[in-house]
Amino acid sequence: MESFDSNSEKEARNFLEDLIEKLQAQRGNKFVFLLAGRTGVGKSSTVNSLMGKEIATVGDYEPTTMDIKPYDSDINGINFTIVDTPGLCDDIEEAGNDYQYLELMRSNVSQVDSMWFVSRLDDTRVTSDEKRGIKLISDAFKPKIWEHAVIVFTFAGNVDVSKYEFALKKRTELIRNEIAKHVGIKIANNIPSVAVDNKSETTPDGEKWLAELYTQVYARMSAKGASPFLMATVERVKAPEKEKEVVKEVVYVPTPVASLPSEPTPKYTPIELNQRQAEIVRNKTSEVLELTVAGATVGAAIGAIAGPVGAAVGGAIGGAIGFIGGLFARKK
Ligand SMILES: Nc1nc2c(ncn2[C@@H]2O[C@H](COP(=O)(O)OP(=O)(O)OP(=O)(O)O)[C@@H](O)[C@H]2O)c(=O)[nH]1
Ligand SMILES: [Mg+2]
Repeated sequence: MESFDSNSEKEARNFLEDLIEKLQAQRGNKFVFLLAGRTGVGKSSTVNSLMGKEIATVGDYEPTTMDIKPYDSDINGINFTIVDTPGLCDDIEEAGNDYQYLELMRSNVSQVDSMWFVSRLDDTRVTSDEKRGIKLISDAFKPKIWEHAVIVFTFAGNVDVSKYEFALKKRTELIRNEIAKHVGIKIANNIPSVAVDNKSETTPDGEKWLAELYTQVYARMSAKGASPFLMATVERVKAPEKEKEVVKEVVYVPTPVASLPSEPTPKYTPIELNQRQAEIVRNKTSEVLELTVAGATVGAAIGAIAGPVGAAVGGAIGGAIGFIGGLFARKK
């Protein structure tokens, strides 16, 4: 075990005490996801993949009514709500009544910390029902909602590897342009897109998509929702060791040929961040919790004592302390 001068260790302890207090203050807060996208594109599957828990039922398509469906759930004592929006992006009979849907959204959704616009990567254009959904979201909420948005492209595995990069770029551009019509190009062009495939651990380029989805969702999350989200998920998140280049082994998990449409999402999939992703997560965490570390020595001291301190605290807060401490130990 490394030893530190008493000053660095004292600073590290102060840092961690401050962190415990801040996380305790956040523990009672909940976070809210708003899911938008056509029926059957994989909204429920993706949210289940990210949270490592079956929250929303998969595969019950064909909405016949326009509705707002909040699903309350909790992980590690942290409460959160997933708001599903059947009919928002679907051409169904009563869909003509946009005003009703707007009212439904305004009166039922008071907080959105992360918004997902979900679309299939193997679709080629932005459909008229998606355009309507984008308009309704923009009308119901302030443009700010798009600042917490992520475009999620599902069914990435359906796209041939040779067309994958182009498809992702092109589809992102088309959806951003549609959003830009309502909130301007500046907000629209900042919305990140992530390709996922809920039936595979990797996208056609061989990357593990779950860590990227996690990183982008967290980076875009409202300041209020970010810490509860971190505490709810931290058990499954792993940051790479300091400065070490992680040699990634791509484990290909074959999809069973005759898989049932409602096959449950694999649970407790670890979220393994690479160096770039860990840095984004660290910066976001520093920003929302207003954390600063004076120098590498203090950082190293934090890294050394965060684990034992976190273990002593326990629960969601303890887990977050261990994880955040590790992120700061990595700081150059
Ligand atoms: N191959 C593949 N199948 C997927 C993917 N995501 C979801 N599915 C399947 O597509 C079907 C619909 O998925 P859901 O997650 O229920 O989609 P949804 O958008 O929540 O659908 P609704 O709630 O009915 O609007 C299910 O059979 C899923 O198993 C994906 O990325 N790739
Ligand atoms: Mg669903």
